[in-house]
Amino acid sequence: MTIDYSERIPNNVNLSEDRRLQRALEAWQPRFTNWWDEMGPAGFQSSEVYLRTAVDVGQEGWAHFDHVRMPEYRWGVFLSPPEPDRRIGFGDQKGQPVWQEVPGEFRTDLRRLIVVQGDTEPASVEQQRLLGKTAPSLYDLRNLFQVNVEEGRHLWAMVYLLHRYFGRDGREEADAMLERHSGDADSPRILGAFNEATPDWLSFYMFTYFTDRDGKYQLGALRESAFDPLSRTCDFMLKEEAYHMFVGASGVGRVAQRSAQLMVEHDTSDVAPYGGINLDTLQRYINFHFAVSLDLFGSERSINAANYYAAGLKGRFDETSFDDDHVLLDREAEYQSLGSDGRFVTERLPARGLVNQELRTDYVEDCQKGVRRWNRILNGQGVELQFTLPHIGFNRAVGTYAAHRLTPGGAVITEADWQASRDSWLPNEADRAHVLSLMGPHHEPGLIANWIAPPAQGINTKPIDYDYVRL
Ligand code: BYC
Ligand code: FE
Ligand code: FE
Repeated sequence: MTIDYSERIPNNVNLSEDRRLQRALEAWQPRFTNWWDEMGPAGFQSSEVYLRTAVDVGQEGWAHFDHVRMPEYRWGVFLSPPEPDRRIGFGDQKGQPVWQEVPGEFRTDLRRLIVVQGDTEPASVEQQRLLGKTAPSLYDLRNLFQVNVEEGRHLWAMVYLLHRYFGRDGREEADAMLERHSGDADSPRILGAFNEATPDWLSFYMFTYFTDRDGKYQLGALRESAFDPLSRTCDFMLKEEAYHMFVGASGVGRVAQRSAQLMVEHDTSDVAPYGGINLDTLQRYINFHFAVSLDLFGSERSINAANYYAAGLKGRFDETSFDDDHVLLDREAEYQSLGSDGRFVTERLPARGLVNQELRTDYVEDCQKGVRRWNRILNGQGVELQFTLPHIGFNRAVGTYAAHRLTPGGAVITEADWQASRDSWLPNEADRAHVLSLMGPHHEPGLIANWIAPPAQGINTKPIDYDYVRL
């Protein structure tokens, strides 16, 4: 399963044996490079960055570190090794062999899932495009670029599937991935969160904590797919995803730590005058990014999701861990909705229609872990305040709560009350202005911004003040 680096497109899918496919991907490659130049990280393209590059899919192989210029990063196509005699794990065809080709009847749905997944990857790179200029340290700058090149590789992963399995319309979809752009009024990215701005580093850490974590859950659900190439692709992507979430979890943790230090040092809850970020500002950023990421799970009750589950296209996260028949045909699950009268209603409904809700519930539990860790950091510094996740109905644009206004505590309120309190719940103009005012370049080894604590350790046993990026 080693990857052939002598090829233009490193891969472990025997690309050289499929000339047609190889030519198609080689034709797409310069379009990707153009997109990277125009929409990827602004500046730094000739800097040498201490990056991890996948050189194999095995335990050790994807942890190869070296200084490389980003345009020379080897974006490749890597799938996890096939599992012998793998069987479909859920849905109507549970127990039958998995598919190596796309069944005609599921072609449209599978293409759509792959396109939606693929669209998010370059979107995030576009969102983070300007952050390099204001990195809080070279360590953080390197992490930003590591995340960016890997999201680029995730796009390659989906484009490979489109080219290899979906013929002409797959190639058209692959081109369209580079034509939609985050926040573009005429041609936006497909999902809401990927059209939001990531204007500062606090937003970046929140995004990699909350939004990359949606990636973890969606990829986990797609890893269960009966379409084996998709399953194997997602399995390998998930390995890289873990690091993106680490960047977010540790990033927010370091900001919280610095804020708490300043609070204790100056005996005040207002650390803004000392160049820190107040805890209530951090809470508002949490509220915003959590809510916008919850929207990425679609409606709690979804016919799309039921169909995907029945067909074996998209399962639940870690399907085998569920103690049921994995068919869910005559099962019910609890569904909580918010009626037009503003009252919560709990019903029992067919379980297949509620798999989005199930996935989202698992995601929320996972999010909670990081919040607990951040709170331990605060407490460790002697600060009693606690961060919390807002109610799942707070500030939602998709699903049963979208038609209502809820407080972070989960109370249904009027539009007028919402407008009156909005600025105490979501990042307000003053928060954004203050956070932006703290952003500035820290582009020398060992230099670190005042609003964030240094990392606990460096990358790959290198010291914290290593020259992670050579400008
Ligand atoms: N924004 O039945 P519904 C990642 C649409 S993140 C806009 O409620 P469904 C990453 C929906 O398309 C992981 N539109 O939901 C992270 C549908 O449209 P149609 C990304 C939305 O289909 C960080 C209609 O509303 N991967 O990898 O069950 C950095 C009704 O849909 C939204 C995936 O999402 C929204 N938020 O579920 C880099 C996996 N939500 O059919 C990368 C693939 C819903 O009426 N995608 N709609 O035209 C899916 O599995 C599903 O499409 C969704 C939606 C979970 C997104
Ligand atoms: Fe990704
Ligand atoms: Fe990611």
